[in-house]
Amino acid sequence: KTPVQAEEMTSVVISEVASTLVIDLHTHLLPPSHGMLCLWGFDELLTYHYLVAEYFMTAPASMTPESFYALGKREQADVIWQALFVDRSPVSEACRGVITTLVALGLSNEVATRDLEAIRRFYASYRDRGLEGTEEFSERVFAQSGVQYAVMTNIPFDTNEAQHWRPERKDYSERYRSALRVDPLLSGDRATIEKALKTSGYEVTLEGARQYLRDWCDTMKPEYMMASTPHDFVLREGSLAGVKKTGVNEEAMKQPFAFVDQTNNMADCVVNCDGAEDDSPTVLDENSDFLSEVLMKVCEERNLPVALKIGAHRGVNKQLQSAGDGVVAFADAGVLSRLCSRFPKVLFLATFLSRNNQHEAAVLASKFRNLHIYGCWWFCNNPSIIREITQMRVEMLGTAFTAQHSDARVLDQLLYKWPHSRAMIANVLAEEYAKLDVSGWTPTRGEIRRDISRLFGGSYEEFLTKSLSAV
Ligand code: RAT
Ligand code: ZN
Repeated sequence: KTPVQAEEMTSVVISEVASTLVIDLHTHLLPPSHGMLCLWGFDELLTYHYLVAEYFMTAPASMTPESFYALGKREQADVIWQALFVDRSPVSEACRGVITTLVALGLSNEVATRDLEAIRRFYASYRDRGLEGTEEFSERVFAQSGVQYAVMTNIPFDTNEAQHWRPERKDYSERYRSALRVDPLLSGDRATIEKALKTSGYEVTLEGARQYLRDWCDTMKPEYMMASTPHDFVLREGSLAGVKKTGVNEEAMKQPFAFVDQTNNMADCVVNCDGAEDDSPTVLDENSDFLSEVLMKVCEERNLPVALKIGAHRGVNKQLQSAGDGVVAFADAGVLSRLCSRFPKVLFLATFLSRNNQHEAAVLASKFRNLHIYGCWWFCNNPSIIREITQMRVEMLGTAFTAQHSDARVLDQLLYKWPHSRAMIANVLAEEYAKLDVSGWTPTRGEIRRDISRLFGGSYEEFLTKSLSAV
């Protein structure tokens, strides 16, 4: 209960941030029971797409993306090690992350002597023990990185992944929680949706798509639905039932349609449907509005939030495959604002990829009670930018946001992404508490602990329990 002395503030904040258990609210990690889809180990660390992109900046002309991707994982890892860790110092954030990870695993000698084979032997001591070894490694990483649980990215449209859920849902540790990834519904990728519906035996209709989503919710029990918006994503004006009926085929209009209450969208309906009952087409066509009529409806029915990642420009350099994605200079944050007001019963979690959008995003979070901002994503997940974004957010939002998520694809990455972020966030908080102290309010250690726990997952959990009717 004693207020923290000014001279102890920095060390108290650093130690509290270091010991707080975090919730990692967006990762691409999958549990050991998902077999090959659970990525971990040295070769996976080195072939992380951030490092592949960095490698190609200085790769010899003879190494084309095709020839690189034709190599086995281990060979890819070897060329990246040589280029980024031997031929030059690993000073970039992604390179330094590999070093932090290896040292956290007790491999500082092996790192000092650049002994790749010894590093690989260390990993083999887990891998050779099959599922049990992988589970042990997973538990070690979670415990050591202070991550209470990580939210996965589960993609029903991906048959490789779907087989781990159906016909039988595999059991996995409580360290992993699910999020249902639905990008095709946001991008209006009708071909993928139709294929998924047909191959799983659903009617190829909007109601079929809703049922498909409901059934996957029952299977995966997600914390939220999520999608990354395409770079040219626009929320169609009046993208609700009324407007899109123009051009709808007459036969289709006669089909029965399961009407779902959309009173919160009445403004659009009044303008566009003259209060008529929703008689949306049952067949899918180019006017099908999967966002409003499928995703939002099921989110409302199931009280499920939607997490959006906004501003990625996929395939800027297609040859580089997953390492070739970029960022839009400015995403249209107005889309998020329109979503929040058009669907007030739906909770939105959002993060932007462009540094340029961060200020506007914080303003929006303070305008909409159904919006929660989280993390410093991908090209913003660098210490200098984490520092700047976190400081701005604390100044504007207090503790009503989530400071970070890891976006880890390789299990071991939790061992660097979290300590690197914790260090920057602790610096910011120590400064903010020092300013508060100067202004005349000295927090106790307990108050500091409470605030930190909010920023590292508590605010997220509070947001999830928000009653939609109160929004
Ligand atoms: O950060 C990343 O790893 C990106 O490749 C994306 O996958 C991004 O995180 C996303 O979820 O879309
Ligand atoms: Zn991601």
